[in-house]
Amino acid sequence: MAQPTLDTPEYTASSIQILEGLQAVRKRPGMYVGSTDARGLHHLVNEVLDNSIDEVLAGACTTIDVTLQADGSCSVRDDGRGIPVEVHPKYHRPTLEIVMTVLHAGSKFDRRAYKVSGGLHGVGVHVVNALSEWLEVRVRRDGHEYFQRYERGAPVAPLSVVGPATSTGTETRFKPDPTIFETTAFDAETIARRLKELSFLNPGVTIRFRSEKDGAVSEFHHAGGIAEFVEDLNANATPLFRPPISLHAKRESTDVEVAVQYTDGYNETTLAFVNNINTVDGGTHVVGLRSALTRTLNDYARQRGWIKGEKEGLTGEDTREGLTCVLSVKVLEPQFEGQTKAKLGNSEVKGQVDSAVSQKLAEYFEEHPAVGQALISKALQAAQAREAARKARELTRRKGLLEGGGLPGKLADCHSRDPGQCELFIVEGDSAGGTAKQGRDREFQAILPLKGKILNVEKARLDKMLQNEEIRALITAIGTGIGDDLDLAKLRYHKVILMTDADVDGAHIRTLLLTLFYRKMPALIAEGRVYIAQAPLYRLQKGAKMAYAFSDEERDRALAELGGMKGVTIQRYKGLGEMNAEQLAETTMRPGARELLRVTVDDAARANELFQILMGEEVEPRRHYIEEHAVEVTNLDV
Ligand code: 0RA
Repeated sequence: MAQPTLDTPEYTASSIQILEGLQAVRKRPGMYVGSTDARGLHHLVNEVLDNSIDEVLAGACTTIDVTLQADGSCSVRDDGRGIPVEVHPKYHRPTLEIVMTVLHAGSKFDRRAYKVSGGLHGVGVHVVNALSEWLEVRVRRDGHEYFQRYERGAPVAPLSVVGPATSTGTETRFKPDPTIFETTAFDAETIARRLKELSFLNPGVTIRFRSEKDGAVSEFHHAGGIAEFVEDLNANATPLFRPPISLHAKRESTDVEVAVQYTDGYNETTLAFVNNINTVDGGTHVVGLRSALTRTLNDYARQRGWIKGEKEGLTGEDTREGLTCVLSVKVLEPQFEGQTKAKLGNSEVKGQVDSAVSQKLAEYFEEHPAVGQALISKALQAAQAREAARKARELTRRKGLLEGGGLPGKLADCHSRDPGQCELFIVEGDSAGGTAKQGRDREFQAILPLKGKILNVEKARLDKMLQNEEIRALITAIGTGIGDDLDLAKLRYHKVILMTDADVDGAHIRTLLLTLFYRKMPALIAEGRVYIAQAPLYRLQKGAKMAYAFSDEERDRALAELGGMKGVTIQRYKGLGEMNAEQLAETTMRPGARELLRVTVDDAARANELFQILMGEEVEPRRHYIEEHAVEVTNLDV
């Protein structure tokens, strides 16, 4: 073909328009990438990546290379068709430049069959460009390699041909703007997790990941797709059957894919994706899936006479005990809802997923009766346990233990009855509990000391859990109830703060408590109500000068500030109990002076893995994990 016109004739009205557009993005970055913290930063990578994945979906790309460069930039290179470079009819500039400065999803050049816009994804790579100190793009197409560089979104020179090309593809390299983002340091683990996820969701692609900082390389390719994803999620659990059930069907324009496996455990892990986007808050597709599972299992069990009568039957919760599931749907015009746009709203999708899964699952059971029977037997056991738990609950309720009037005896409650003001400190042991009681502000701070280690709920069902006195005290104090009965409106404290010792036992107790919250009261974590108190490790004193240190690094810094070791007394706190009440209050408990870590779960797959490994039956992976991640385990922040 003829050499494309690379001079850019009309840097007039339209270029002013473009600059105004980029300026709008820089002025309100949060509107486009959600936030300017680490999450917003990684959103840039996802945005660029999504464009390459679109080429995969179009069947035009097989390999993607992602590199964290030594200069702090990130590059994404694909072997797709390359972004078109010919002069754009409306803007009279190369389309590439327009894609990098103006265009976004919904435009004529949007190749997407299934849109990702409507949520935070699909805002367009011009947003990445606008929020980058610089961005360089190379396109191989029509036998040429094209190059253009931009700074803060604006091209510094016209698009140019820099050499010949024998292949096609696009490489985008960008350095996030430090005047926009609070942090510009990419986290290799966060990126690697998304790449792995994408390689399961798009089984045709190979994604290579390299970090120039430490030379680490990895490659993700999973021909088995979401069934392999489920196997991976269950790597540290004991599945009831192999391979996972794998279903695929289409209803109207909606494409439904599900992989299902059950383990001998009691928890549910369902990861749901819409057009490759992780819908962590669920939505209509998940509702449809659950409805299909409950109905299909009940129908199957009734047909075989394993369930009789109308009153008997499996509840949704019964059919999800031990379930590990990945749901991936493709929806033409998805509507993403909620604060983080991570919930699917399209009402028609519920019925589509329900219908597709019901039909395919029933067919699967016809062909695999042994699996069908195993699942029913598992769900029936769950139903029995549910009934036993109900009886246990009724018994304790009658005893007044689970009612507001019957708060646990060891709870030192606060005076305020306004949950928005109130805080509950869950403290390890009676001795630390005593210190915390003296150090608290009794107006709004309540203390609940726990004796030793609470029951590991990763290995126990509801009925057994409720027999455990420590857990009952905890549930009663918090007020919401648990499982499907959880009612956030009854939450008695808007801050639930775990305050454990900074040693191995403390870390274990904290993990046990986090397991309980994550598995049985996930809404509490989702609402950001669970916190971890940060207690100091050292107290340094030199004459009248005194400092606390929360890590070894801080201790060394404080030592330097105090002028070295000479004359400095260093006290190392092995437990909270070694502090007096005033010390505990001024370092760990008092608002304004303390620092609390809010517990968040960004990544359900990772949290599930962590809890399976740390709390599950299998000893070997736990030992391995603790050896590999000793530091993270003591600072668990899931
Ligand atoms: C618009 C149209 C076509 C491809 C692309 C954009 C494209 C964009 C990106 C972004 C990263 N990698 C990409 N690869 C391709 C289709 C062009 C054609 O029909 O040849």
